[in-house]
Formats: sequence, C-alpha cells, structure tokens
Amino acid sequence: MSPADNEIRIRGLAIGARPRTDWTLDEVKALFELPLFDLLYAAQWVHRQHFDPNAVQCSTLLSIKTGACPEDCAYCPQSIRFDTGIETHDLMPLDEVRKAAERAKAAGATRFCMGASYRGPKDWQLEPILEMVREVKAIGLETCVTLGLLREGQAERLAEAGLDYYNHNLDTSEAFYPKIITTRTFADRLETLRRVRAAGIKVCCGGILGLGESREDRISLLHVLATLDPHPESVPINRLVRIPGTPLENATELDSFEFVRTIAAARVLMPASHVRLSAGRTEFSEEMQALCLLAGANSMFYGEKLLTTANPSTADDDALFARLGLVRESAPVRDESRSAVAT
Ligand code: SAM
Ligand code: DTB
Ligand code: SF4
Repeated sequence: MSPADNEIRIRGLAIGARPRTDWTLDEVKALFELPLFDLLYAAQWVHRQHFDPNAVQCSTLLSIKTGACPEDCAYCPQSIRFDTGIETHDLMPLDEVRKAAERAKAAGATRFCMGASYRGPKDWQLEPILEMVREVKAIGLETCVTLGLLREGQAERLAEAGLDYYNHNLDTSEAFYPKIITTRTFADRLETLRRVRAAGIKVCCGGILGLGESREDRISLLHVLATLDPHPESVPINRLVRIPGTPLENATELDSFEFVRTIAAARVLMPASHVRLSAGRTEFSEEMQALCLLAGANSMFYGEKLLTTANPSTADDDALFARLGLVRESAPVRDESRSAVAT
C-alpha cells in the first residue's frame, strides 16, 4: 500500500491521504463538527502524509493598483463606495514592482503575489501586468496575480507570460454571498476559476471568515472548495480585517477556535494543497498562529504589508519561526517539490 492509500478512522469517519473531490456536504459537516482535538489529530495526520510539518511556504503581497474599485465587496477598503481613507494609486511602474520583488526574495519569500483593484482588467490593462509577471519570474520567484474576473483569452495571455498562480477567492458560501457582494455573482467567480484552470495556471482560492456568516456557511464554502476538481493548489483562509468605513467595520469577531476548525477541516479536505493562514494575523496572538499551523496551515503572507493593511513584520515572523523550530519552504525546483531550508 502506498502512503497515498493510507487511511485512518475517527469516530466512524474515514480520513484518507489521497485527495478526493467527491466529498458530500454531510461528510464535510461531520468532519467540521468533530471534537476539536479529534479534528486536529486528523489534520495533523493528513498534513504529515504530504508535507514537512515544520516547513511554511512564504508569499509576499504587493498592491500594484490600489483603491477606486467599482465593486461593492462589503469587507474591502478598496471599494470606491466606502470612505476608508486609503491612499489610492494607479498601476505602479514596472521598476518599483521589480524592486519590491527583489526585496521579497532577499527576505526569503518564494512567491510574489500582485493584487490590483479591478472588477477585472480590460485587455489593454493586462499588457503592463504581463510585463510584471515576466520580470518577477526572471528574478526567480513564483508569480501570482489577483485581478478580479477574467474575460475570455486573458488567462491564456497570463499563462503565456509564465504566470504560476491566479488568486481568486470564493470568499463565502453561495447562500451568504449576496449579503457581501452584489456587483458580481458566485457563478462569475467559478467561471473565472474555470478559465484559469483551463489555461494551465495553478489556482489559489479560499475565503474570508468573520463576515457574519454562520457555521453552515463555512461548511458550505469548504464543500465547494473541496469539490473543485482538481483542488486549488493554494487555499488562503483570511479572517476579516475590520476596516473603518466599510459596512463590516463593526462585525462581531469570529471565535478563534472556529477559525482553527476551518483551517483543520480545509487541511483534511484538500490534503495536498497549501492552506494559507492569510489576513488577520496582526490580531492573532503567537499562540493562536502556532495553533493554526498545528491545524495544518503551511503557508503565510510574509512581509510588513498585505494589500492596504498591516501584516506582522518579517522580524517578528522570523522570531516566531525560530521559537517553533519552523523553516521556510524553499522555492520549488519542480512543481511537486516540497523540500525545505533552514531560515
Ligand atoms: N480585486 C480583486 C478581487 O476581488 O478578486 C483582487 C484583490 S481582493 C482585495 C483579494 C481578496 O482579498 C478578496 O477576495 C478577499 O478574500 C481578501 N480581502 C480583501 N479585503 C479583506 C479584509 N478586509 N479582510 C480579509 N480579507 C480581505
Ligand atoms: C487573499 O486571500 N488575501 C490577500 C490576497 N489573497 C490577495 C489579501 C488580503 C487583503 C487584506 C486587506 C488589505 O490589506 O487590504
Ligand atoms: Fe474591488 Fe477586489 Fe476589493 Fe472587491 S475585493 S472591492 S473587487 S479590490
């Protein structure tokens, strides 16, 4: 029996190492609602079938175009509809992007993710971004962009430029989604994900917790993610950063253990994917971050800034890694490589 065929049983639930995309909603619910320590054990077991449990993949974000976005995502400081006081700017010049990518590489990141506040880029707006992808790739970093909805042909152009990952989150359940975003649909998002996959680009897709959604919504989001075929290679799990001026500025803070549960369930449901502990870390204690990593998260945003908000400093992250005996995952030599180097 190969390791991929391994299986354990916890309270009657079969937990396997092999990725499967036929999860039923009832199975996801039963997994999510396990006693937390049973769920953590399952997540740890699955994590160790595919990854070095002490290695964390580090991605650095850069907002290459900030604010004045026509969409109405209720969590987002960049929507033109909300007065959040952020500093907006048009597309950044190429050499600034290159310098930021060089700094990220020197600090130890292996992936550089460029975000732009578009509903979706127009064809002419894509051209300079293709240049950025080529430049960042030439530095020796994996490339990722998040540009919103893609039209026909755009994913192919990004793939030709050498793009490795496209980030496009489902954000929440299909049922709760219209309470958060009205300017584009859940189905629009799935269509962009389909285009990205069809063009041969790896998919980075996850969500945000703490929007006021119910546990059922979190279970449903995980169910949709875990039945994408194949699974997204990267699964960012964000906790809402409550931004003054947005409709969600006073949202109730999500219970930390509910967040950990979601990470652990994502790990079990998508065994070979990188699960990213994403936005929200500045409000987490170091113990909470450690618990998320123990629950199967094996990726982080690394660098002082997310898109418009703060992230822990690299010095703080390096100190935390040292205390926990973690290493930064090295850049993949081949796509399936998962070797690690000491920080
Ligand atoms: N405009 C593009 C789009 O919407 O796809 C790309 C950038 S958008 C800011 C990328 C993702 O960041 C969103 O899908 C959301 O999951 C996350 N995000 C945005 N604002 C956030 C916040 N306040 N707290 C947590 N996550 C947030
Ligand atoms: C993702 O899931 N989270 C990142 C990235 N993908 C693009 C963005 C988080 C943004 C948090 C709010 C901000 O900094 O503006
Ligand atoms: Fe615009 Fe993306 Fe923010 Fe929505 S999440 S308002 S699409 S930048």
